[in-house]
Formats: sequence, C-alpha cells, structure tokens
Amino acid sequence: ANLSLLTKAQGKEDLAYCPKTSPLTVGPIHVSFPSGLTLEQVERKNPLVIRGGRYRPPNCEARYKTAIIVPHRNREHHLKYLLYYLHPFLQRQQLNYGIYVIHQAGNYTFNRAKLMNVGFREAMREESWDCLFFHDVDLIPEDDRNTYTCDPNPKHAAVAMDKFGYKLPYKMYFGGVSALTPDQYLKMNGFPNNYWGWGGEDDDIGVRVSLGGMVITRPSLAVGRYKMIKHKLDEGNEINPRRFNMLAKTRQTWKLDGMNTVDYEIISRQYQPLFTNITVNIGTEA
Ligand code: UD2
Ligand code: MN
Repeated sequence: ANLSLLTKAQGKEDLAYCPKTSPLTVGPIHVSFPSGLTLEQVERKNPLVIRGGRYRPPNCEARYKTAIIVPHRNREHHLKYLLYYLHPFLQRQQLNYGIYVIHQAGNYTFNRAKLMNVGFREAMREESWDCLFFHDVDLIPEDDRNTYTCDPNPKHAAVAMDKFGYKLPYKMYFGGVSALTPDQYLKMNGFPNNYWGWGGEDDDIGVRVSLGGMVITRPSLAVGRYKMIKHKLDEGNEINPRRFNMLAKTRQTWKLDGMNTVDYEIISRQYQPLFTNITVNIGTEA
C-alpha cells in the first residue's frame, strides 16, 4: 500500500502548477437545503475526496494548501449541508485541502475559540498548511470566487451574510469565517481560550489582529456572500454575560492567554470519508 501511495505522489510531482485563477469557478451559487440529504450521497458526489476529507486536484499541482477548521457539537445536520457545498466549492478552486471538524466532548459550556486553537495545532501537526480557514458549521458560501486562500494579512471572509442583510454589521466584525496563515495566527497568539458560551470571542479575535500589528482584509461584498442555516441558540452555549468586561481587557490579556497556553486532551481522531473528526476534552472554566 505504501509503495502505491509513493508512486502516486511521485507522479504528481511532474504535474504543472494549476492556473493562478481556476477555470472551474462559476461565480454565484444557488444555495438551498434539500431534505433527506445523506452523507453517503455527498460521498458519491465527491469520488476524489480521500479519507479524512482530503483532496488534491487530479490534473495539476495545487498552488495552495488550505485546512478548514470547523468547531462543532451537536450540529450534524448543519455539517452535512456544509460538506455538501464545501467539497465541490473547494475542488472548483483547485486547492489542496483538508476538512477538520473539532468536536467538543461532554456537555460543558461550548467554547468556539478554544476549539479553533485545538484545530490549528492538530491540523498543523499533520501537514504544513499554507492557510487555515476558521469556519462556522452553518455558513454556506454563495460565490466560488470567494477563494479559500490566505492574504498578506488576516482575512475576514464572511462579510455579507443573509442574516445581516448581506452587509458588514460593523467595521471590526470578525465572526463567521476567517482565514489566517500559520505565521499570522501565531503573531496574534491565536484565539482566546477563556470565552465560554456565546459571543465576544469574535471581537476579541478582531482586536488581536491589530494588537499583533496586522490589519483585517476582506473580499468584496459581492463575493464574500454567505447563507446561514437558520437555528436557535444552542443548549450549552448560553450568552456569555462577561463578554464585554473581558473585551475591555484584551490588550492586557492577549499575550497571556491563547495559543501559548492552550491545554486539552484528544479523545479520538477519526479519518472519516469526508472529514477528519477530532473529539477533544477542552476542560472547563478555571
Ligand atoms: C455568531 C458568529 C460566530 C460566533 C458567534 C458567537 C455569525 C454568522 N457567526 O454566530 O462566528 O462569533 O456568533 O459565539 O455571526 N457551535 C456548535 N454547537 C453548539 C454551539 C456552537 O457546533 O452547540 C459552533 C458552530 O460551528 C456554530 C458556531 O459554533 O456555527 C457559532 O455558534 P452559533 O452559530 O450558535 O452562533 P451565531 O450564529 O450567533
Ligand atoms: Mn450560526
């Protein structure tokens, strides 16, 4: 088995680079949510995706290697639609990519940002990704010119969402979907670990970008369009009442809490057909 993998990889080294702009993108995508969709159907539609949710273009050498990091618990229904749209979308962009679902174990309060730190470390352990996309499970991109590659500065990709009337809600907004290179991520000490429950962590991350000496870049409103699958606030992700107090202190805390202090325990790593699932115990509030 190893030998055949080797020859395949060697064969690929002779391939020419993919074009700088993919000829396969189509622009606007009509997003709807067909009922009864199964993961098996998504698998059949994506025959070139290999175990762990990995893909490389078959006929050219990808210019970019992108990991998608999805924080998750109890949203299997949304995950199915995300995979249904994201796999073909990324393939049309001719990326070398992998999808990682970071599943918070247990019933303790959800912590989106800490799960992203886990995803960063665990994805980078496997592969030297050029770019990491931190991606809510319920956001479906509606235009494939929204390229899942990184910029010279941290990129906020979800600029125009249906739930905000396809406008940016406020200038420092950094929620939903964002993209950073490993260097950029480490420069801002990753994301905070101490935001438990809903809210605030995205603004903290936005502030970290500037504290790290960087600026936020964005695609145009026409291209950075997303549909959010409708949902209620989850049980176990109640609004964090401390978020404003915490946000007022980001300047004092960002170097003391983040990628340099993240601690967790991996419970399992499963290479499923359409994604790598990492189930993790991230502990509880101190
Ligand atoms: C907004 C932001 C989101 C985040 C959140 C505040 C948008 C589109 N997104 O999302 O980026 O800043 O506010 O924390 O404005 N999740 C689970 N299981 C849970 C709870 C959350 O998987 O039980 C994950 C999932 O990937 C979800 C994400 O966390 O998409 C954000 O949670 P949300 O969708 O409930 O919050 P929302 O839509 O207000
Ligand atoms: Mn949501």
